[in-house]
Amino acid sequence: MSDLLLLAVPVAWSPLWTIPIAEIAPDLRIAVHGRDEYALGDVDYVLSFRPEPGLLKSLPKLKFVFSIGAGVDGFFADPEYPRHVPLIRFVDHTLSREMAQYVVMHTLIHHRQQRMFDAWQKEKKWRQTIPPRRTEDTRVGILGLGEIGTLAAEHLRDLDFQTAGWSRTRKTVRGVESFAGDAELNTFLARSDILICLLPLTPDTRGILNTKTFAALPRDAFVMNVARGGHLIESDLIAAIDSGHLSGATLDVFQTEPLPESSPLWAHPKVTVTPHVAAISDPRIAAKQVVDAIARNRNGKPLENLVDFDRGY
Ligand code: NDP
Ligand code: OXD
Repeated sequence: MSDLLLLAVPVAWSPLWTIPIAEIAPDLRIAVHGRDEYALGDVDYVLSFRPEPGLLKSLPKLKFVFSIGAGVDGFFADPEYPRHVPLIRFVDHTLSREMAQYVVMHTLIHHRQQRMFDAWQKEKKWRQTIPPRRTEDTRVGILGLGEIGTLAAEHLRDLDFQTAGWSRTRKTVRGVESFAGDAELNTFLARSDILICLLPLTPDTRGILNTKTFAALPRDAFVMNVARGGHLIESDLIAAIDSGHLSGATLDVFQTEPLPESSPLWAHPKVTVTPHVAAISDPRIAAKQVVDAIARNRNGKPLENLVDFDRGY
């Protein structure tokens, strides 16, 4: 019998994934968790984003697990994740490019004061302001210089922003200053007029966007979180903006998603909210990566984009 891939995603989304996988791998059996009958002992691979805790542990023949997303915190949320089963994350230039586009767009919207002009347009006010601060006088700091952070940094550098990144290990990226490790975090923050979070969510990075971090930023700094809601203490952000220390924020990810109607972030005049859409994994590209990984494994080749369980990303 051919291998069985279990899709553990909301049933309504499942055709997005089953159709392109079936097109390129007609011999692979596919079952959708919550929709199809399948025997636990038959499952060879799982494709998911945030599997139901305990599900993966119940699959005795599981060979490896695919993440639909670049971020894998949804798998670490399962305390029973079977750590002998490799986890492969989604790494794709198209996804990184779209993330970088989002970051550049919202950096420029802030830098060029576009929200102010939007408000004036509503009031039919024609007001020519003095030119904005030049990009070369504006310091952008990116938390996380990985696949996505590095590409975003390169684009911002190319727009002449003074660009720096903070990561666990030192990086060499042309025209981008590298800060590494906890010891250099405060120096990095103190030189960041615009702070952009592109870290994975791990025990070390959870809650990193908090009152202490904001206090280390220059006055009027702007914060963008495109990584995970768990990085940001939302009440600390609102307090730092309302006190006048921060000038505003753009948020794509939230502690609770969908963002509850009761959240003060929705209507805050200095906060831009988008519904976790900075970039969305393309199912056709993901399907190809899944099918390629299965083939590599069958041919005895090493798996790529493996998550390190000790680092948590
Ligand atoms: P990578 O794993 O490629 O990069 C992670 C970066 O974070 C690395 O530079 C790493 O340092 C750094 N890092 C991790 N832990 C620490 C730490 N404790 N201290 C300092 N630096 C640290 O991830 P990606 O760039 O592919 O993705 C980043 C995140 O973006 C994802 O985890 C996901 O949460 C988010 N995302 C959000 C999307 C959205 O639509 N909003 C879409 C896609 C992703 P080092 O290089 O030294 O290891
Ligand atoms: C991801 C995401 O991690 O969509 O890829 O958030």
